[in-house]
Amino acid sequence: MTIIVTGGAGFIGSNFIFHMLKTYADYRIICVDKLTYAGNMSTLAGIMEDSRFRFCKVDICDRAKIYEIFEDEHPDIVVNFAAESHVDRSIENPEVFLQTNILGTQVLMDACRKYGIKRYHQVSTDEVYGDLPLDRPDLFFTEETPIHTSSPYSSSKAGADLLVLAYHRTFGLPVTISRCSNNYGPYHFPEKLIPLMIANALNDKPLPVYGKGENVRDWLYVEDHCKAIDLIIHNGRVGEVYNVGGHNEMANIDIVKLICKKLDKPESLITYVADRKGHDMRYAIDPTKIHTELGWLPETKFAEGIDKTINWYLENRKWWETIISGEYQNYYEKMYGNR
Ligand code: NAD
Ligand code: TDX
Repeated sequence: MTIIVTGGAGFIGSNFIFHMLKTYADYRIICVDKLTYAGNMSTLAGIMEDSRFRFCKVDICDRAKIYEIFEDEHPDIVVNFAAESHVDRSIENPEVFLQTNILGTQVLMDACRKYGIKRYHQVSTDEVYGDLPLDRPDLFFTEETPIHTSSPYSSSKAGADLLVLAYHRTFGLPVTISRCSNNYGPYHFPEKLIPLMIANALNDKPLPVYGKGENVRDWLYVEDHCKAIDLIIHNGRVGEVYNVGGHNEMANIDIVKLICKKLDKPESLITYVADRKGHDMRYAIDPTKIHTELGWLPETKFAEGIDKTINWYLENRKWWETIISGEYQNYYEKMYGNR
């Protein structure tokens, strides 16, 4: 089996590659990644010499280069993680989100049509469903929940999802889609809530909580997401959407306080800053479909996952310190300087 994994130098894609190489001794993995600010070769350093692995520095929007890779490799499966993934950046500059997330998806699916494929899998997000109110804890996103997006990021992901389903219906492309809740774990880029708070706390810097910190996210350890995708690409039904989430809802402020406690840092570091524009209140996934059809259940409890994550950031300081010492400084100043 040969699998093209796009966006494999990023957070979830790299974890997925590690999971697949560990689980399937005879699979070949081709990572296609443009290496934007979010892609990191040091993440993949440990597998670069593995004969089952090939890295291609290619933009998924580059049709000629993508077709070349398909001609060389004859992939059986494509798993598309490549995306602009940060909501705050999409509010500053939506264009690249539409380019990569929608047009890049189209190029990959055109290649799948041209060269033939057993499965095209689109890694999507719970954000395509919009948000839920805080005072209705009985409500959850199912696969039937209407698409109702809030940010340029989630709109671009929803646009891609619709295109994927259209390629299935119109051209018969064998597609699946997973819509997962917030991931956390190793190699998470420190612009996102959990790694940003860990890095800032370790550096005794302010911890910028948007609004009142009441917004709720449904956190899933990254390895559980990777296992869900593994199940879907092998056993999922073509043309179907699968929600992935572990019923682990937490308010942002509680996560930040927990990180302070674990790192033995004072809560006085917490600084309430201006809210995100259009900020979604609550995400919560109903994972019944993937559980009943494919037997998936999250294996890592949050208490265990957050300890593993914090330990990883403590043991891999060089990985994130290199990131935050570079271009990230300008990003941080722009996003948080006058907030
Ligand atoms: P990330 O930002 O950490 O990584 C994205 C990767 O894609 C990077 O390596 C980047 O270099 C690459 N990339 C970006 N544009 C590209 C292009 N044009 N061509 C080729 N490569 C390109 O993102 P992540 O958090 O790992 O998310 C991966 C996928 O999972 C995304 O599609 C995202 O929408 C989805 N998702 C993320 C979460 C989450 O909590 N992080 C939850 C649900 C779904
Ligand atoms: O500095 C911060 N302060 C803060 O209060 C940051 C970076 C975030 N937040 C809040 C905003 C959100 O309510 O924390 C929450 C989580 O924020 P992010 O880590 O930016 O994640 P989110 O916006 O929920 O989106 C994530 O989950 C769904 C991923 O980035 C997406 O790619 C995925 O689709």
